[in-house]
Amino acid sequence: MIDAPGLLDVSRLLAVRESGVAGNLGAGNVDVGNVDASIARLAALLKEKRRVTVLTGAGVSAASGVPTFRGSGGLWRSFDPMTLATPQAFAKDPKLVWEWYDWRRQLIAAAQPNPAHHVIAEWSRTRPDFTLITQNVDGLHERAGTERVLRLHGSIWEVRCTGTCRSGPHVDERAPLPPDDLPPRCAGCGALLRPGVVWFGESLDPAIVAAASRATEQCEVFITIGTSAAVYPAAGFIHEARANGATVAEINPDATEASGVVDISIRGKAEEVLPRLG
Ligand code: BV8
Repeated sequence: MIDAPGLLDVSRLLAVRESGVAGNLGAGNVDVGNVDASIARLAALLKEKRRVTVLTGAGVSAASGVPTFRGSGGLWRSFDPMTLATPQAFAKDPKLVWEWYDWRRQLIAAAQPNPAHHVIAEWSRTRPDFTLITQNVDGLHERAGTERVLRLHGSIWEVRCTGTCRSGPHVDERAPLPPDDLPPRCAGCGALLRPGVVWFGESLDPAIVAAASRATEQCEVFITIGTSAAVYPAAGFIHEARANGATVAEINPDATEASGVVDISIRGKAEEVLPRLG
């Protein structure tokens, strides 16, 4: 068992994934080709079942013009996001990393929530037992009015002090950042501010991971939307939901690392499929 705060269940999540439990669970998978039947099946389930948990990734914001990580638009100045979203990149060149975040903040500030965000927001307001777990740092779920959002990877609109005063996280919605304050500095101690996001190699907030685990364990329907299911511990919740007996559905125009373990695969775009789920 890895004893690292914020990583409470990773080894168990991995064990679930590796145990092959997932392997032989694809049985309930309806024919991915028949999107209408898959949508009808999930819509019926959502009418019948109370406890629903949704996991979202960058694909949900694609229709709002926000680049995904692995999609073609994800590259910035030919830098792979996976290399820039690390403490090492920030230590080496904080100005470069902040230029990347400033670019993304300007894109997101100009973006609007799309129908996928609005349907999920409606579910959070009207369904008694609904939880949203998101990997997205763009804040579009919140801007659509979604309640009780579990943000696994933080927010691009928050900053934290890296110096002695360790102040923050506090909200900073300046987009663009003024050139004379890039990289931005702490008003308290003058040290560098960093984006309030979780970088690769950094642990997630244990309280948020625990809440996401509870929502995964207790749900009857788990829907993974717009994620390649490649980043952990986020992707582990899909396997954990399946292992806990929930019906797992995936909404994604392409196959993902989780497609083999879901019960219902809907090959479609979130902004087109979600409004049809009633
Ligand atoms: C950690 C914030 C302790 C920053 C992000 C277990 C196994 C293997 C590796 C690991 C493991 N445990 C830990 C690791 C290491 C690592 C990891 O998972 N690496 C991967 C790459 C193998 N995890 C970590 O480092 C995590 N921390 O574990 O700490 C520790 C440390 C070291 C070693 C062990 C333990 C921290 C991970 C969080 C990193 N921060 N974001 C920022 O945003 O700047 S992750 C970031 O990338 C996003 O938040 C998101 O999580 C991920 C991108 O994935 P997606 O959102 O799925 O986006 P992607 O582009 O990949 O896919 C988009 C999908 O949408 C596609 O499938 C596409 O088809 C679809 N799509 C497109 N259009 C649409 C659509 N779908 C629907 N509708 C459409 N219209």
